[in-house]
Amino acid sequence: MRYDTDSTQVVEKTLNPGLKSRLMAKIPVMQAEVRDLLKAHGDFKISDVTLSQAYGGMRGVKCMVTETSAVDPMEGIRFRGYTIPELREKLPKAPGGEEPLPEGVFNLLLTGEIPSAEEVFATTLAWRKHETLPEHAKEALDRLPIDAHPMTQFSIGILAMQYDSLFANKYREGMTKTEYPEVLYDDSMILLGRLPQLAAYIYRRSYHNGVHIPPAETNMDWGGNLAHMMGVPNEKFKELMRLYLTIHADHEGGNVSAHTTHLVGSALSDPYLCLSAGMNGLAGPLHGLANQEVLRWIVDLKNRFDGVPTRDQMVEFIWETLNSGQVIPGYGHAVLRKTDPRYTAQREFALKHLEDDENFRIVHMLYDVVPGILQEHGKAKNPWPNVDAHSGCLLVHYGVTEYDFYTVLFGVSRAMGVLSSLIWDRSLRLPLERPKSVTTGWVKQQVNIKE
Ligand code: CMX
Repeated sequence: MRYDTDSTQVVEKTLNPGLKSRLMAKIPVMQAEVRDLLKAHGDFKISDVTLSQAYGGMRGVKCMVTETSAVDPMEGIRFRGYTIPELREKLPKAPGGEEPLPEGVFNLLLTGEIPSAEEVFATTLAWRKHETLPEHAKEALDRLPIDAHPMTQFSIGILAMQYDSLFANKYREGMTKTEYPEVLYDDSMILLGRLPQLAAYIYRRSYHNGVHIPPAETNMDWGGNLAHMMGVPNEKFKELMRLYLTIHADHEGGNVSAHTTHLVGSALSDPYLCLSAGMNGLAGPLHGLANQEVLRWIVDLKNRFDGVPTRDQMVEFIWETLNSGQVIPGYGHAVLRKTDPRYTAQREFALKHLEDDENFRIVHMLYDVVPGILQEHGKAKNPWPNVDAHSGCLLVHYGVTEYDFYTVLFGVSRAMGVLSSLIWDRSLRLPLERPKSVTTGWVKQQVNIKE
């Protein structure tokens, strides 16, 4: 169905109005805080930009605001101040489960508060209510070659659903700025509700002859239902999906997927346009696609040595990769300077549930070998593993061997973070983003003048 503006009020009632009102209550408070801060300290400097930074991917330049999470180079991610171990302990779980429900992290990212089990369940119900993919989105996907990359399908699927954007419709009708947060919330909730079905549709279309599995008839949670629709009903896989979708949700604002979503949103593009753009960034091999690259590289490693390699064979293979000018996927990070806590969380899951797994053994051996080699190689500032080094071996263990699909799962999760931030961007009235670029000629002139 198309959500036109006439049906908005009816639709709103199904979009977890409790969460919406908790969010709406926070917005004026935060607006006032930022207004006062800018009034009192608007000229306070938080960054000086060097030429190396301008040419070097803006590393470390503090020039944007993101409320939902922050990354410390040594400690890793905190979601609204909470570490991953804290989230695993504090967020509500599925009945009988041990891992946090991603619906909980979404509540937290939006409001800054750890939700109750009831609040999390209300989000599950809202998302499940809106999970059905529009027919035209399925048709758009079905016109693509069967072997179109799953991330291309994911991005196109999201764009196809833009037809339904409440924000785009209401903007055309002349809504005021004060209405933006509410309408963005509604759009984001509907979009998030649909993502598991979109991901599962792509998975089943690409790898299971287009035999689709209807969503669970029960009120199964978002992650559990994704596992079900992918055709992996294993209870432990459902737990893995809950953990996976929780830990990949957000990584502050400067990473490519978050920054892209934020930038595109600053032009008042609706959430569908923004998320699709962000997902195109996630699909790059230096960002989210690294999870597929890790598994591809491990498969190559095993093929080369006919199974689990010895330590010496592994060392040889790593050097070959480096000497041919390629990166070791899953290692290094633009901000982190220690093992990624998202890696550690997945390792803990593996230790609990798949100790004898061959690929886990390889991932573990790599952890032992790669950092020393990267240090000897002398280029990477961070020789430690990131989130993508571990996820593939867990997915393969449960039968999801089609590694080109892995980044889609990352994308379903990342949508929660970037859409929460998008809502806050407009709530804080962040304007069109338009940094100043300069030419090398201008730079040379400035340097000459100074010297
Ligand atoms: N293997 C080999 N070389 C590496 C490396 C790795 N894993 N990580 C960094 N380097 C190299 C860089 O390519 C760069 O080389 P050049 O000077 O020749 O250009 C040099 O070391 C310095 O890079 P850096 O400052 O340490 O890292 P960046 O901030 O430029 O890049 C990242 C960060 C993640 C792109 C990089 O570490 C990398 O390519 N890693 C492998 C891909 C990967 O796992 N990406 C996923 C990141 C997490 C995510 O977003 O999902």
